[in-house]
Amino acid sequence: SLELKTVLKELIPRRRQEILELRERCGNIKVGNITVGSVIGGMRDNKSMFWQSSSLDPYEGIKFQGKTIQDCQNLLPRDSKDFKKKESFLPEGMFWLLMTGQIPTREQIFHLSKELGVTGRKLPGYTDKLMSNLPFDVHPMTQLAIGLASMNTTSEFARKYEKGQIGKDEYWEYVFDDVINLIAALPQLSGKIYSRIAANGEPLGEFKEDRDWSYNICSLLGMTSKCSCNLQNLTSKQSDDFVNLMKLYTGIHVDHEDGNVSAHATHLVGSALSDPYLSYSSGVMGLAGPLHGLAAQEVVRFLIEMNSYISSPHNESKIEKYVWNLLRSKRVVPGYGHAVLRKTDPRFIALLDFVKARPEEFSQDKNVVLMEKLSEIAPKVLKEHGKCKNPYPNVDSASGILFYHYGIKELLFFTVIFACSRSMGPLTQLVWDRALGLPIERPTSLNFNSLHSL
Ligand code: FCX
Repeated sequence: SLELKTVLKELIPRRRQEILELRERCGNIKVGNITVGSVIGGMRDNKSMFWQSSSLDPYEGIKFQGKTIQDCQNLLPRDSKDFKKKESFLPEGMFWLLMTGQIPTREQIFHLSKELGVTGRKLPGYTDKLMSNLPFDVHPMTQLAIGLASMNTTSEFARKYEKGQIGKDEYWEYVFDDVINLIAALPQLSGKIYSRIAANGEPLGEFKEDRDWSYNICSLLGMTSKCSCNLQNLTSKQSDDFVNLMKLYTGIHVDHEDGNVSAHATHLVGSALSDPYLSYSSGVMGLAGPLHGLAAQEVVRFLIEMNSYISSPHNESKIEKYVWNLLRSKRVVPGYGHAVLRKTDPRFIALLDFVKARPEEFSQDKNVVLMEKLSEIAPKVLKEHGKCKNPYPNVDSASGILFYHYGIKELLFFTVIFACSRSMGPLTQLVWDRALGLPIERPTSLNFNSLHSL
């Protein structure tokens, strides 16, 4: 079928049967040991969450339904059939893969793109009005969380549940409809937030129903060549490259299994049967932390500051000295390290490949040059420093500085774009949580006395 929902209807009974059998056959099998170190150490290495759409291997990095980023580049449909164009796959294809575990056809993806285009044409009036009345200087992520939470006035799941009109087996269908509406609204929501922080609320571009989801994010930021208001004076080649960067960025930030703060917050809040708007709004609040999504913005500040101190981004000894000074002042090197990964983040590599494919665009940008140089030097310094378990760059090391290069200088806004992409993984899981009838999350806590008595 061309309809994602119809494909899910076929899949769900099989998965329901599987989870019943698992519970019966393996319910008492132990997955691992929970140590005191894990209880007081942010639950590290504690394998206790169910997440189907992606998995994270410390050495191989992220896999989406078992597929690496490179597999996805080879398998998922692109906008154009011309492979020479080196276009990234459409994020809609990634969403389909996360939901179903299947590689969609081009027809299925264009159908989904169209559905998101028609649904996302306009924000609900209530949300639009509420956002227009917020002070301009409200943090962009707070604006996004408010906008998303306010959309719960349109939640079909919440409405049907309140009226007692749906049984447990049907929850997923209404959650699915809400999820589609939420993801479809993200280009408009992010465009509105950007127009408010960059242009006093003046619209920067148009929403085009017949274009794909990530194109519409770019269009509403005023970043496509067709935009009447080209704030950044981009050439048409730069606009095309930016659209491609957005496809890549929103295609690879979708999911990072459940342990990360934004995904886990969405999952946890959703387990109380809060609707998708409230659940993802909570996830967005978590993404706004500097140790999580906001790190991309910290990286940009860091690179700009370092460039003003070192005379050239090629000056290796000064870069090294700068990183050491930062560590001595007990600050973290933003964009480096990870709670799970123990190698360079493959998402960082994908973004660096984007840069390497365009030397004429990036070789004169000293921030981008420094980003690349730092990725060779910082791991050596961090290894010698000996504290962090992973001295290699993560995705945030490269993402923000590329947006900055194309003219998005409002650093706090980067995480809003991250949130557009991250919606796809946690909200996929939310649909499956309801389809499989997973219960409310309710672990148990320990205090000093109980820990000492172990
Ligand atoms: N620079 C300096 N010190 C670092 C460091 C870094 N980049 N990364 C970790 N450390 C330190 C920790 O602060 C900790 O010190 P402490 O013992 O005094 O508390 C010690 O090394 C051990 O930490 P470690 O186990 O390696 O890392 P954690 O799992 O605790 O933390 C994050 C992981 C990502 C939070 C950490 O590496 C960090 O702060 N990095 C910089 C911020 C960043 O880039 N965040 C984005 C992460 C990611 F991509 C995302 O989720 O979005």
